[in-house]
Amino acid sequence: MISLSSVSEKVHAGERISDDEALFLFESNDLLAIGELAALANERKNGRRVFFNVNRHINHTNICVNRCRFCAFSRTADEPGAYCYDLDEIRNRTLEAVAGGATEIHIVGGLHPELSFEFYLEMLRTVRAVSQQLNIKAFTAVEIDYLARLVGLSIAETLAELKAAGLGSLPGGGAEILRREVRDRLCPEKISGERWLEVMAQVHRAGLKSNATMLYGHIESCADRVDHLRRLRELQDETGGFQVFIPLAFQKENNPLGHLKNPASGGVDDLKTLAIARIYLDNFANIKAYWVMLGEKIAQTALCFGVNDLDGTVVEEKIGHDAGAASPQSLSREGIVTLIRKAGRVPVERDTLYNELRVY
Ligand code: V47
Ligand code: SF4
Repeated sequence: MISLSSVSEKVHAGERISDDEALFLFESNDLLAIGELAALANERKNGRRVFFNVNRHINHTNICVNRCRFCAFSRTADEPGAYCYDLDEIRNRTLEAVAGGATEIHIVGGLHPELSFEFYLEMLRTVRAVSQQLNIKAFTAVEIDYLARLVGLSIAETLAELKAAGLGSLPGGGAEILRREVRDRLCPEKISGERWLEVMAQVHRAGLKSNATMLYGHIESCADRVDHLRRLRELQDETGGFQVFIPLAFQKENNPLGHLKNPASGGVDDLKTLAIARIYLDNFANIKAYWVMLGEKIAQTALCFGVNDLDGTVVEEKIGHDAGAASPQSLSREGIVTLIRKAGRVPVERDTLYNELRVY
């Protein structure tokens, strides 16, 4: 019989919890008990240190062949608001980022029907030409699959070309909810959950690190979340290539799924999801609270619920904000340091690969 005390015994003993135990936690309302276990699991790995990085997002285009039902960002080329940056716009944003002390450029965008593979290589080379030091964290597994089909190469060959042009690591987007029944309703045109995992496995085999996400708080059940976490934990056991898990809180404006938003989600669900991820994903070193979707207050509070990473300065973000995210576009380095300090933690600036750059 599963109970909070039986799960607690396992966590105290450093043992892995089962899927049924994770489901039990999702169905429990004892947020503080779950948070305490997550804080213990986190403190064992990371002490009181909390990572952040100085980065800049570039969403190079919102023109996309897909219409994921949760997405408020995607446009067709002739729709109002459609855009696609040219290489000068990419260069100028990168120059600004370097001037602001960024160590990472995060590039993701829509699946544009007309851009060539060469454009993507040029985009990477353009960033690389501005700075050899920047880590270019770019393209979700969904974009990698799209580019491979566009250019007619295998995933391994596509990754090799992108790497040669400057790709340094991959973000974790496009995972959404991996289970087929939910994914078919969320994003029927997108690659399957199985394919997302397969591309990530190849990314890791190519020697690149990646992140992993889960879009939650829409039509999925607690069992769907546990299924998602299980698949990530299994792949991580195999490859060890995931650096961090990032739950993405669904934003409900300007997208067809918004009216279905589960009324039970909110701050408690955000904190519980982060805490359970910390407890269940025992083979992930880092759990990130992405302040863009959570807001600064919940992201900061999450530092007491098993989280050890606050993402970065971001500077310009469109995907969450098009869907109604109420957070600012950017946080300053000092702003993030203050959030972490006021939670009684030690701010540590990191690079994309989680190397420590400076302790504040
Ligand atoms: O895959 C789209 C999500 C993702 C909505 O790896 C939405 O460090 C909430 O993956 N509400 C892209 N989320 C963003 C992403 C990301 C962000 C920050 C850091 C990292 C990292 C990765 O945004 C998409 C999708 O899951 N998304 N629409 C929405 N309405
Ligand atoms: Fe396109 Fe990505 Fe939006 Fe889906 S989530 S419609 S793939 S931009």
